[in-house]
Amino acid sequence: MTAAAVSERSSSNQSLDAYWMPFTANRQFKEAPRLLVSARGMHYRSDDDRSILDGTAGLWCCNAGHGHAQITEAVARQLETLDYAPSFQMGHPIAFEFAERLTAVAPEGFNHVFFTGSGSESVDTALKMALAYHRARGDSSRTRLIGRERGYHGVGFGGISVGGIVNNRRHFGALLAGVDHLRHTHDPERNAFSRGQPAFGAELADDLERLVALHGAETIAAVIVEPVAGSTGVLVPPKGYLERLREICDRHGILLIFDEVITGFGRLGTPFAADYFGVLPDLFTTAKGLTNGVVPMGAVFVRDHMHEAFMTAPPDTIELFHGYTYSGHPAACAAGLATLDVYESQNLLRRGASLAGLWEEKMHSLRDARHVRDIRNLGLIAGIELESRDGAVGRRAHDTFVKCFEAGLLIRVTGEIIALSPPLILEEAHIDEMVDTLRRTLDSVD
Ligand code: PXG
Repeated sequence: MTAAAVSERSSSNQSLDAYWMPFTANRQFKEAPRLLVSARGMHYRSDDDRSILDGTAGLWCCNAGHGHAQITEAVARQLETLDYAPSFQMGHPIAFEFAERLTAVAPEGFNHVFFTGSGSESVDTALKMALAYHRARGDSSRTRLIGRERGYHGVGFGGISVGGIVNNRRHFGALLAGVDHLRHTHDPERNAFSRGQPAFGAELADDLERLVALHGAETIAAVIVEPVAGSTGVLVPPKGYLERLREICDRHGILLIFDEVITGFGRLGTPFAADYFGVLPDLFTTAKGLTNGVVPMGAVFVRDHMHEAFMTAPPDTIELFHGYTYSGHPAACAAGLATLDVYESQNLLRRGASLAGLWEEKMHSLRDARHVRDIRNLGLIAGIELESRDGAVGRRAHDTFVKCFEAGLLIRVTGEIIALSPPLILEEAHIDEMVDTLRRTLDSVD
């Protein structure tokens, strides 16, 4: 269907009632909908035929931008050849091929990949692997999972249990037992307007020692953190923090899981955050940029020593009682392989490194814009925190989001924080346009 035809369909008097939209104020949205009908490169097109600059790579996922014929055609070809095949006690070549290709871009020692359908499933998979790993080694008292305040690890029960975003937890009962949380790392008193990693706060990693003292190291299976926390509003780890966390985990035999659903696939100017920080976890989760957001898929990368621990039982043993109908879905694998080709041919897994300085400079030029109380950045991510209106946290950011959309820029807001994470193909002119639109919009918002 052409963009014009799609636009015609969406602007007809179609009822919006049946679709219960995720993480959305449904009634407010349906009063004044914002509809995207097509996309190409750095831009969406709205149903009223306006061009919208994509400041968020969709939802942090379209790292190579939109509408790559190479990816679309690969998916179409795959669907014509093998649309679906089961992955339990069966295989299909493209899943093996994709896993192999992924290990080539992963940090050294991550030679095994488990496919899932999303970031949330990747998180649940990694948590279950961590528990099963200790059990496989006869260390089955290690059942406790540690997350971090303000962490976002998707919306499965595992993910919201280790996650630390209050609204995502409080409506849903008691969650998983045996979970505790590290303190978050946000420290605006000491670190406001940090460029790149904040200088202060490495010692916050010592909070893990507190939990070890409280629970006993021998009860703790794993710690999961986002290397850079995204959804909570862009919290960049203080210098030395992740290194210290790794060191404490090692000292106590605790596994370290990085949730790289956002940071994976070039967002920081390196293939993964583990590369950027030079800190290797034992497992890391991905999704989003894995397939450029074109077909839903997630993957957990497993370090050799972890994988080996599962491979000791007799060969006819199922090593992990876990998997999904769509694990290694052929269409997703085709999208992923073509995405890797695009990343490679355009050097996108490293391109962010050459733009990060410019990005930082231009984002921090908004320091004197109206309502701004903090700006933080790393790689091609930025967070801009606004002052709240009295008694109405989040309203100003929401108004900014709506007005930016009307002005032709897609941003993401969470609480009072604007998050930007553009496709990695962006050029300087796009950054300028984002900054100009933001400055003008902030000026016009109460
Ligand atoms: N882990 C992390 C670190 C994430 O950011 C997930 C897990 C879950 O992935 P799925 O594919 O199950 O959604 C995420 C997802 C936002 C936003 O605007 C972020 C996410 C999803 C939707 C919106 O910050 N991250």
